[in-house]
Amino acid sequence: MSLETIYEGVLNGDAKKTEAEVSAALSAHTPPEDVLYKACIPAMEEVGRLFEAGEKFVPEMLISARAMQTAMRLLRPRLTSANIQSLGKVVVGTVAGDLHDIGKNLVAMMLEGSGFEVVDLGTDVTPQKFVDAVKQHAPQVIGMSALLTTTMPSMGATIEALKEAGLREQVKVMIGGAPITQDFADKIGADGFAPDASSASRRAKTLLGAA
Ligand code: B1M
Repeated sequence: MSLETIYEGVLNGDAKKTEAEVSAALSAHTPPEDVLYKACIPAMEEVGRLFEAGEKFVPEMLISARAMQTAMRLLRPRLTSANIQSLGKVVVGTVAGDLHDIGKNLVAMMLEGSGFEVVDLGTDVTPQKFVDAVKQHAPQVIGMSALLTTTMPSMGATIEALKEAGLREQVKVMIGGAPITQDFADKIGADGFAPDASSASRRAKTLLGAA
């Protein structure tokens, strides 16, 4: 058992090996944050690099994503803790046209781990679905994730839809995802941007004055 073998399990899309290695690592008291940040996430970054270089293709990205999700299922109970007083409610989702959900799921996990109640709308969430969720769940924050440059505009469209529905003032908007920058967040009028999952939970706290 080592972080290296977990890295290889995710990189090669070997869900069985990943599951066994992550279980062994956790039983051996390896910090779950190390499994995530030193093995799983770097492996997904390498998958992206190889895809860009034409050395991996969509089906291989998909099987790596499945292996990563297997790891996340095991890590989730260790990274989230029950019985903490709720800091507030956050509605999260990956924006319309975008099916990437690993980063969004990690953000949801970290938010839960730091005491937020999370309503996860899944992927391909249209501006109207975010608006409906704000009406239904009355969250303090909505968190949008986008991994494709082509789906980033949906974030601005969602903010506009919130304004049109008269809901913009009652909810903070936080955005993130690999192509997202603070500059883009400022441009579309989002309240916050976070580059990764752990800063997302810190950002949500500062947005609510709970840091
Ligand atoms: Co896709 N894909 N993909 N893909 N994919 C990328 C994003 C890409 C960069 C790969 C590449 O070319 N290097 C590229 C996008 C290029 C671009 O737009 N600039 C790309 C492409 C092109 C595509 C398709 C178009 C490919 C095709 O069909 N030809 C297609 C699009 C499908 C669609 O969405 N409509 C596609 C499909 C897929 C799969 C389905 C095969 C699979 C996704 C499976 C799944 O998610 N269930 C997949 C994968 C796995 C990737 C890569 C390899 C890995 C993404 C990932 O999970 N990273 C990715 C390459 C890369 O990102 N380097 C790639 C790990 C994850 C932990 O990081 O999601 O960045 P990330 O999340 C981070 C931060 O960004 C941040 O915190 C997270 C944790 O630290 N964060 C937030 C994320 N959301 C946040 C929200 C916040 C705050 C922080 O606040 C609310």
